[in-house]
Amino acid sequence: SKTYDVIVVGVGGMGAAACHQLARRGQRVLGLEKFAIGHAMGSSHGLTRILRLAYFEGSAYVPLVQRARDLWIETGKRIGEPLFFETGALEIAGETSDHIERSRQSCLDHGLAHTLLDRDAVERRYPAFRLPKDSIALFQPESGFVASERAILAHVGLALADSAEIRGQEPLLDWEPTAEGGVRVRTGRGTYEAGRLVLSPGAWIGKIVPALAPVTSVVRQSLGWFAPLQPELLAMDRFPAFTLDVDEGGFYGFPLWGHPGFKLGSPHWGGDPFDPDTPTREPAPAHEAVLRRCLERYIPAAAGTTLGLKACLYTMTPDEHFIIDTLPDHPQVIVASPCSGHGYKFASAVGEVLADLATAGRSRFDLSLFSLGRLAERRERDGFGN
Ligand code: PYC
Repeated sequence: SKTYDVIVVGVGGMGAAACHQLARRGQRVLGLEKFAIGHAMGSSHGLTRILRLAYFEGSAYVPLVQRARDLWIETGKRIGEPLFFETGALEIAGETSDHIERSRQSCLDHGLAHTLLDRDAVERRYPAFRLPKDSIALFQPESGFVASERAILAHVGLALADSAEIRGQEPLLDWEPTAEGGVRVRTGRGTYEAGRLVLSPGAWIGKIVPALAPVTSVVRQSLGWFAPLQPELLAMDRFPAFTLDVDEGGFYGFPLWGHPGFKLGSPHWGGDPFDPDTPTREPAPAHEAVLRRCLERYIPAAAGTTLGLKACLYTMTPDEHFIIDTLPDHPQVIVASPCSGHGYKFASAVGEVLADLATAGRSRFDLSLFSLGRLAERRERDGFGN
């Protein structure tokens, strides 16, 4: 069998970034991907992902997302094509929701520029919106979106240029620890050994590490592209990336970029349980109507014909924080997934964290929020997933 310093299983958003960061450090890297590099079976396809610096999920995320933003910009410069677009991000919610207050607090904690807007101010600034009466919003100007599909290909290209071996269409069969403290990985095409194993398989984590199946669940969400009725109101230079929490659910969207259609993401709450081994990715039939109703009510400038729908998988933990940790019984195995539907924006920085963990055994970021231990404690306390 061939030997490497690090094997990365799952070359999606996080795995591709890890391959790049490891190869850049001169590590002998093997990246194994079940499908084609840049596939649409997981959680990173559909052209774009929001990058919000204001983080209602917890102030502790802010340093990591700031680092991610820097890396997206740096990598974009290296490849001569931007990967991050600073359109600003607008978070819209009802005035009784505490999301905005929590995001504002994260801005205050980290000295981030931000503006609070009432409904009239949002509609004046962005005439594409027609918001419910009680809406308020927080605008963060240094936020925007990442070209997620391009970024995976860019990271893989850079990793290859730095002599990483990347193998697509090569699903993992199994892995085991070796007596020397490393790992042995088996696929249909070969057996490989390495000192460290990074598992970044997204929705497949519960299948690859069965101990994580009870604390993770996979749901299907939808992405839709709609013909813009007033494209001038939705252009990059006058419309932001946004999240919109309304009675119908939590939606998100983008200015026009990379596709003639206006992209709107489906209810960020809920989603239907989904087995990632299902061979196709048909969008949930009910989601089109939900997306359309959202556009008709709140963004009529974008409520034209449906141009396309895609399914996208979220892999959830019970507290919706990520998992980035080593396995308790196998410290040579690092797990980076799942991301509970809000992880892609961090991928560039998570790649760096994974490379730090694999090469130095530690990261300069506080990863306690992402520990496996906190899930074990919660499970003991609440019996989640039993
Ligand atoms: O992180 O803002 C976000 C987001 C919206 C939808 C999925 N993730």
